Amino acid sequence: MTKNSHSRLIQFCVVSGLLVLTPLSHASTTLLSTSKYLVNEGVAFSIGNSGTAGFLFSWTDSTGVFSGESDPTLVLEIGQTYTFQRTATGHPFAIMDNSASTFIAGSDGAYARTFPVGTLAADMTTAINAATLAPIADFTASPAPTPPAPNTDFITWIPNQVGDYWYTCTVTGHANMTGKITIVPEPSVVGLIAGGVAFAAFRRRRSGGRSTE
Ligand SMILES: [Cu+2]
Repeated sequence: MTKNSHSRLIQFCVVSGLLVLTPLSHASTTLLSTSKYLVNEGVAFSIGNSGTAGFLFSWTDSTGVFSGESDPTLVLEIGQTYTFQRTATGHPFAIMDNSASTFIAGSDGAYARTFPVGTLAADMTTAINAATLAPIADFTASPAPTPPAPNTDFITWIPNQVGDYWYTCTVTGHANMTGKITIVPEPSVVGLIAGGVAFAAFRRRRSGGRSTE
């Protein structure tokens, strides 16, 4: 990253803070494309489900409240602390490395596991477990909602390597409960571009043809 892009980002944040009269926080969610969200600081993802059709993600940050996003593709940043909490028992939620890409196909919001017809359930489980980040217990969330609260079986993940990752329900028959996570450097190139575009647009509106500098 260049010194120039740093100052560009800082300028953008200052402008944003003045516009919305909030603290200068970078914690925000950007919709990059359909079902694809950049979440540029650590948040707590609450994960429900719609039957076996998909996981429903909800989270809150400075951008607002996101509720019931179905199997979103999440773009997350290195070094941030993200937590993943199932909201009910069943549908164990696991995070896998990119070796899972050999048995996943689809597009943002509509990924699914694609084991060949006839693959034994035990073999699917073996493949899912092999791809799950280690230790598996730390990267699987399947709370048993029995008293006393709070339930503590959630995933805390501080990504330390860029690349593609995947989440899935480990129940072998629930192939559609699958989605993608992409880890990017911090601050993300995407964020800098979005910030630069927004800042440039603001400058154009504000200067209105006057020579300001
Ligand atoms: Cu499931």
